[in-house]
Amino acid sequence: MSRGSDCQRLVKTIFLFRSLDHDQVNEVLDAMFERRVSEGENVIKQGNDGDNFYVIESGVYNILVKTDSEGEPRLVGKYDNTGSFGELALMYNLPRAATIQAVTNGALWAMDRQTFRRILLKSACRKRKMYEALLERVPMLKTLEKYERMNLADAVIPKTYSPGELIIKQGDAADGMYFLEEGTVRITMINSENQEKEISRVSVGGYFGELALVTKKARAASVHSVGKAKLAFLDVEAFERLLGPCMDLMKRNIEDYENELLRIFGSKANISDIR
Ligand code: 1OR
Ligand code: 1OR
Repeated sequence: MSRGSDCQRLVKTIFLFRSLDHDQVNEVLDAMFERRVSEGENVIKQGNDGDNFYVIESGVYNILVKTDSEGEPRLVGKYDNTGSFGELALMYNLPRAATIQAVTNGALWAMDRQTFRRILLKSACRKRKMYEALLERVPMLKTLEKYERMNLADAVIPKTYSPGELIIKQGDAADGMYFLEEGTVRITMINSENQEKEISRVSVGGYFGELALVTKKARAASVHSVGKAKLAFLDVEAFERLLGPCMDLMKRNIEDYENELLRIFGSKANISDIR
């Protein structure tokens, strides 16, 4: 594992680091040190004090959680050669919330508690707190665990739009989806007669831009801000990694689009090929 470029590439994939500026990312890179682990080893033990934060270079790791009422730890998830863990105890001064066990030999990049808190605490905590509150109000995300919503809070990128600004253009390729933090957006669609019609509005707590990510097709409609709009953008990679548990609900909502299309345009002709 060569330092520098490998570590740099990895750091870019860690959602928690998205709130950092360029200098802080360099500080993170300087502070990371290597730790190799063997198959079967517990990298973190639930209940212990937190020492390091870890970024996965390689290896498969089980996430095990034991509750007071259960005798045996329960497997709640896995990391497969990607991701990071161990931030909770360091951010919130709590005992480790889970055991992380290496299923294979592996390599990790570690950062000690003091450095983690010095560089990440303020910006990452603020971002989590701000977006956790927003994401809690999104009905579609109710099925996520609190911890999964925290990861989503790390991953979103804030974007603001002025009144009337184009956010999504019908027919364009899709790069991500949006949650509405402030303001209202207007959704319009061009029908087969080339007429643009307003089909819907989305306000705070709502989302849009998911359809093209689910169908892997071009944008089905255009979206403009009505007044000033503040949005949280989730790129396609984060969408795929983090929103798996909401996929069924999202697909059910997409069926509602089709019924509405029939009502508004009197035909399903132009939405039939968005699925
Ligand atoms: P930590 O410092 O508490 C254990 O040490 C780490 O496991 C924790 O930070 C997280 O980085 C990671 N709940 C709590 N911690 C989790 C979870 C998790 N998954 C990974 N970690 N849940 C899994 C959600 C799919 C919720 C279980 C009820
Ligand atoms: P997208 O990625 O295709 C445009 O980019 C977004 O507009 C789309 O995802 C949805 O999030 C959103 N039909 C299609 N897209 C819609 C609709 C919609 N409403 C919002 N979007 N219909 C409106 C139903 C009230 C049915 C067509 C009339």
